[in-house]
Amino acid sequence: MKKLALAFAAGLAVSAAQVWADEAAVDTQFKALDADQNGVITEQEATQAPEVAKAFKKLDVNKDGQLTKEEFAGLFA
Ligand SMILES: [Ca+2]
Ligand SMILES: [Ca+2]
Repeated sequence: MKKLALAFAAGLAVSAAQVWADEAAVDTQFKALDADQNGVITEQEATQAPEVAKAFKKLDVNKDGQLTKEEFAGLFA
C-alpha cells in the first residue's frame, strides 16, 4: 500500500513538471504569434504559423475570431 502511494506521488511529480513545460511552451509561442501583443491571436496573426492557421477554427472555441491563450493551449493538448 505504501509502495503504491509512493508510485502515485512520483507520477504526480512527473505530470506536474510536464504541465509546467507545456505551459512555458504555450506562453512562448503565444507571445511570438501575438504580433500586436494585445493578448489574443487573430486569424491574421495566426497565418504566421501554418499549423495554428490550419487549426484556428477548431481552437477558437467561442467562435469570436480570435484565440485567447487558453484556446491556443488546445493546440498542445
Ligand atoms: Ca494580437
Ligand atoms: Ca476565441
